[in-house]
Amino acid sequence: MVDKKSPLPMYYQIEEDLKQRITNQEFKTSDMIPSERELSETFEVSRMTVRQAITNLVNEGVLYRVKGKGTFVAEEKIEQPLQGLTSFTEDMKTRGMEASSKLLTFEKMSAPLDITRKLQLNEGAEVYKIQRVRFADQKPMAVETNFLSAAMFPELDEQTVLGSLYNYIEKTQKQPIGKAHQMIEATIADENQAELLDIPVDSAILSIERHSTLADGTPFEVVRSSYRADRYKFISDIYRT
Ligand code: 16G
Repeated sequence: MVDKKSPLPMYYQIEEDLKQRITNQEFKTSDMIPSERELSETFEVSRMTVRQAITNLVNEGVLYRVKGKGTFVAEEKIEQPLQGLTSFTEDMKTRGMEASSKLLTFEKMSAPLDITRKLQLNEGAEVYKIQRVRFADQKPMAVETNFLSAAMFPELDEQTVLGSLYNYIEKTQKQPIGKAHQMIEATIADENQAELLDIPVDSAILSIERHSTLADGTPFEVVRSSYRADRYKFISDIYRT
């Protein structure tokens, strides 16, 4: 419930109330929540205030709207730990989900300048550019563009990258992966990303760039990933030293 005397804004209190009811399973995934009119009567506030609360929860990925139908409870976001260098296929397996990919691009090209530098290649060296949409249980989660040194993996083919790249590198090529440096930033979906990820244009995206090296220190990939922010949250434990 809401407290009209509280210094907290009404829309915020409504957001917290609805979130609590979702946590308590009063509203479950895919359930339709009461209409704006009903909520404004229950909370004794204007419909504008209710709309503000709902819009915030939609933007947060807690609820989603279906035109002409109503507002529904979204699936809980996937929690992706930031410790551990894992592959998309492994991440999905851990959750009991099935990973699959749609291959958009597989080409050998001379490395763009920034990639040459990041992969410590000689100027003019070739790389594979691999673009994949990554699915969890047939639902699009991320779009990924990998740049891999072509000289390191001369036999890489389209069939292989439809499966797990890390599995190929470690199991088939017997090259243990060592570590990665990763950067995460907030962006919004352009038209192309929105279509591939099946989300509205301008939706929030978590953009990640990963630079990975083999156990012997050789850089082998630069990857740019765009994860759906309505489906993903990144979590980490931090320690006070
Ligand atoms: C993850 C990695 C990506 C890696 C891919 C390999 C992030 C942000 N990115 O998506 O860098 O290339 O896994 O996945 O986690 P695969 O072995 O399933 O092909």
